[in-house]
Amino acid sequence: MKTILAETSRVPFAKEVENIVMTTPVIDIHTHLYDPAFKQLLLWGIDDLLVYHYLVAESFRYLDIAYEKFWSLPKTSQADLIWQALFIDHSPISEACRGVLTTLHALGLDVKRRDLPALRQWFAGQTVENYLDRCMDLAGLSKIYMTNSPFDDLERPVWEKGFKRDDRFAAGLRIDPLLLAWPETAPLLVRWGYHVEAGTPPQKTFDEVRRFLADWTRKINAQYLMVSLPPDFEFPARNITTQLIEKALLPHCREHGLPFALMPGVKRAVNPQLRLAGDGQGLTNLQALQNLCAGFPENKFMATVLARENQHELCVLARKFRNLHIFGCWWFTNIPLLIDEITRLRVELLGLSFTPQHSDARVLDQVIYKWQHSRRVIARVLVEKYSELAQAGWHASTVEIERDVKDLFGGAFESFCQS
Ligand code: RAT
Ligand code: ZN
Repeated sequence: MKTILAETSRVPFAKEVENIVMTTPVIDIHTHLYDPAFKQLLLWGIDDLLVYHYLVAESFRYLDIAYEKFWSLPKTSQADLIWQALFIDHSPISEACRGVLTTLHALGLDVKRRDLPALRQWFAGQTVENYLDRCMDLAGLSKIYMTNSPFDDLERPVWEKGFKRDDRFAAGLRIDPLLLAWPETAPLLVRWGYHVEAGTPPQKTFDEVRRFLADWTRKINAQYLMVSLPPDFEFPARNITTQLIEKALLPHCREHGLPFALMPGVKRAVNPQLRLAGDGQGLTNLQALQNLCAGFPENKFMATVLARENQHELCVLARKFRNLHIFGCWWFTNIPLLIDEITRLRVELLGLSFTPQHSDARVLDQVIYKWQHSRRVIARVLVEKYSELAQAGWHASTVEIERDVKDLFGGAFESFCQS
C-alpha cells in the first residue's frame, strides 16, 4: 500500500499517527461500485472518471452547449468537453477535479503532460481484475460495500442468474423506489409474484413487502438496508412511506438483525436537465430520526446527512441513542473543509464510536483519491486530538492508536452491525 503522509506537525508522535491512519485497511461502507461479476456495471478508467456527475455539474458552470446536445454525445466526447473545460481552460482545483489528478498520479501517470489520448491509451492496456487489486491496494481497502437495487433493470438479472461472489464485496440492499415511489413500485412487486395489488388487505400487503425484503436480503446477503430521503421526510406521518417503514421494513430489520441506513437531505432533480448531476440538498428536520431511534429501540439505525447545518444535531442525536451509528461525509460534504469540520465535531462529541468516512465512489479508480484525501484530513484531526491528550499527561500507545483507527475505519461499524 502506498503511503502519502499528511503534513508533519510539531507533535513528536505525529508521524506515527499519520502512518497508522494512512496505512490501516479500510472497510468502505457505502459505494456505488460492483463486484466484477457485474461486468460493465463496474465503472473504471479515465472516461468514466471524467464524466462523473460531480464533474458534469462543475463543467456546466463553463460550458455553453445545450444540455440535450451534451447528453446525445458519446462518452468520450463528453469526457473531452469536461477535460477541456475543467482541466485545460481552468486549473482543476475543485475537490472532484483534484481527485482525478490524485488518482492518476498515484497510478504513476504523468498528469503534467495534460495528454488525454496518452491517458486513454494507458487505461486501454489494463484488465479489470488486476486493476481492481491495484485500486484497492492504493486506497488501502479491505472491503467494499455495494449499493444493490432489485429495482435496477441492469443489476437485477445478474442476481437472479447467480454468480460466484468476490468476497471483497459486500451488499447493501437499496430500497428508495419501494419507500418513495410506491404507486410505481407496487405493480412491479405484483409482476414479481408478491400480493400487493389494489384491494389486498393492508396487513397482507405489508407481509408481502416483508417477504420481498427477506427474499432479496437472502439473495444478495445484505448487510444493511438503505434509503436516501428528501429533506422534508417526516416520521411518524400519515403516508405510505412511513407505514411501509413501520410495518414492513423495521420488522424485517429486527428479524434479521440488520441496520436501516438513512441518508436524509437530498432534493432530487433540482435541475432535471443535468440528469444524475441535477440533485441538490436541503436542511432536514432530524426529529424524524429521533422518533425512529426512540420509538424502535430494538432496531439499529445508521445515518449520514447532506446538509452541513444538520451535522451538529446528528452528533447530539447519536449521543442519545446507541442504536444510531453515524457515518461518512456524503456527496457535497465530501470536501476537505467539511470532512475536517465534521470529523472534529464527531470526535469531540462521540469519541471513536462512529465511521468518519465512506467513499461513495461510482467509478472504481475514485477510491484512490477519496481515501487518500480523507485519510490526510482524518490524520490531521487525530494528531491534534492525541496531542491534546498528551498535554493532559495521557500518552496513547501505538497499539491504542492502531485500535482506535481500526474502529474508525470499519471496526466500529462492524461491531454495530453485529451487536
Ligand atoms: O454521492 C453520490 O454519488 C450521489 O449521487 C448519490 O448516489 C448518493 O450517494 C446516494 O447514494 O444516493
Ligand atoms: Zn451513494
